[in-house]
Amino acid sequence: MIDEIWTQFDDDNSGDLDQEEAYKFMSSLVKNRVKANQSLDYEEFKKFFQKHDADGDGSLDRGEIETMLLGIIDDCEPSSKESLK
Ligand SMILES: [Ca+2]
Repeated sequence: MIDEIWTQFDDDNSGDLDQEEAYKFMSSLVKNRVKANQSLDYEEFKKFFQKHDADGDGSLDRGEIETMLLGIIDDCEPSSKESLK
């Protein structure tokens, strides 16, 4: 699953998601979940991004994305945690 995220969203193949890439990724997550044409609020996204940018370098690397996804899954559906591995 993590590999798919990278294939799909790491536009410049840098190995991490910068803010723009992470925003696209998060927007698609929100769309899938809400199943509406609701877009992700950019201010909300920025707070979220900063929270998960653990080393503060302005982009989310693989470990940071994994931690973020595990947090989301914990909130929503603990049983699907296995599917990440
Ligand atoms: Ca980072």
